[in-house]
Amino acid sequence: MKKIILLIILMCGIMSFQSYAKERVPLTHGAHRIGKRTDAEMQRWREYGLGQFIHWGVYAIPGGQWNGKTSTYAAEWFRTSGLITKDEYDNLYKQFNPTAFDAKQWAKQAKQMGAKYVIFTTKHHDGFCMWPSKYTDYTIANTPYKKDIVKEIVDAYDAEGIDVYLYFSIIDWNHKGYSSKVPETESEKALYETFKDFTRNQLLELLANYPAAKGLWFDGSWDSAWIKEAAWVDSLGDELRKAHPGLIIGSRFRADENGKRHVDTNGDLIDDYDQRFERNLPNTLAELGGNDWDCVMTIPENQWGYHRDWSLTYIKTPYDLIEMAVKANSLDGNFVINFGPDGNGAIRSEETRIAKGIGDWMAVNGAAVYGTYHSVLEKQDWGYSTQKDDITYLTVFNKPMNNILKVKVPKSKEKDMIYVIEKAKFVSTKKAAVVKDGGQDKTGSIYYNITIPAEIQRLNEPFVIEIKLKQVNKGEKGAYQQALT
Ligand code: H79
Repeated sequence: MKKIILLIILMCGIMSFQSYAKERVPLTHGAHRIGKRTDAEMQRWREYGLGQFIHWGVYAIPGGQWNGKTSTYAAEWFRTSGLITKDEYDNLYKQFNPTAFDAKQWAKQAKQMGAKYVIFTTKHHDGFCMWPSKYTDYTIANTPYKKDIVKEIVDAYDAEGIDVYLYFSIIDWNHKGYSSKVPETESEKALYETFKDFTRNQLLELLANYPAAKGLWFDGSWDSAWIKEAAWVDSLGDELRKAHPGLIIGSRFRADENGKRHVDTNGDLIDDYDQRFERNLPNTLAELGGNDWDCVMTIPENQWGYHRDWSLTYIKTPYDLIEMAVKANSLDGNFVINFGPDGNGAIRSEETRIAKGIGDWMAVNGAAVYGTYHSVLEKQDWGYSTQKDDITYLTVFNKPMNNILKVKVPKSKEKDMIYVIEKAKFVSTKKAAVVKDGGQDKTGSIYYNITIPAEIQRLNEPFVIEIKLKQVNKGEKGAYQQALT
């Protein structure tokens, strides 16, 4: 009998090993690293907390409207809206002369908002290049403006200490070799080869022209033609990294040999950070698989480029965006807010007002965002908590009506030990908080009550409490409480 049981156990073991082994497939073009990058460049990226995205190109000229008609489409997709002919669109660049453009002013505004990095559209799906690319005539060099906009942006943001990332669309509606579908005939294949060469040349050109750039933010890489080129794209990635040591590339650049994007066939993240969070945020750490990630967000609904009519959708407030930023950081991600300057090079007044609102809040409370990550606390209804070293930041978005904030501290993993709040203060007033025992629940979790003083209540805005937790022997709890109240 014993032998049979042993045999069954052994067989189960072999079977589960086999199924485990079956799950992992050898890949040539999957993730080339398991787990996070650990170098200084990526550590710097991880600590940004907040970034700015800029969508700017010739689509800013129509701004979602043409011949008296308004498109509800994303303004940067205007070429495909049906309101303009392709020919009309492809000639817009001849009038692109953004005389109000002042890169230094933009960079100052981004700095005031608290952005630590910027992602700038060097080329969107329409194929128009904001730099004077040698490889096409469809560039800024052939507009009345003439000057290299990418250079102006890189120089101005760099001077403000804001890291620059170059957005680059794989989709290119202007290049004759571009195809979304896998080329079939010999002539289609030959044409697609010209597009591959062109894309490679442009990327190497961007890295050579703007060595200060820290990374590339790819988009439009979901075409079946591009996915099919997994091996070639992988080698291109190697080439780009070799040309620019430390280069940061997200998961939206290449697919593995089975066409899997973002994560490969084995579920491992492709390249340096997860780029799936476009206009959406994760809710739990568990769904992130321990990977770095960013979330890019529009201020209206799905408008990235300039759209003249902002009455069409809800416009997020500074506090909406701050809440998303804190949430992203509480889940180990970066949050990036998009701006769509107009065809003249001006940032619209609504965006300026929103940037100012965010910047004013960040100037006081930024410690809860920069360099922080998920905290030891579990998610609680009042808001989000972040952590840096031994400091935990509680950012309160839902102020309780009775002005007593109930904070649940984690359970200690050590026997007879508990967590107590050793210190607590309001970040905006720098004043110590009154902390009282908040009792226990049925599971033995311990709560603390923090009184929200009148001066914080009056601010009528999200606020941050900085706390320091300490593990003590169960019996010492009373002594800590008295010291705090
Ligand atoms: O650059 C911004 C978008 O233009 C780009 N990514 C961000 C950063 C993006 N391209 N495609 N998508 C996002 C998703 C596809 C949306 C589409 Fe549509 C739905 C394309 C066609 C239908 C939105 C709605 C754009 C046109 C109509």
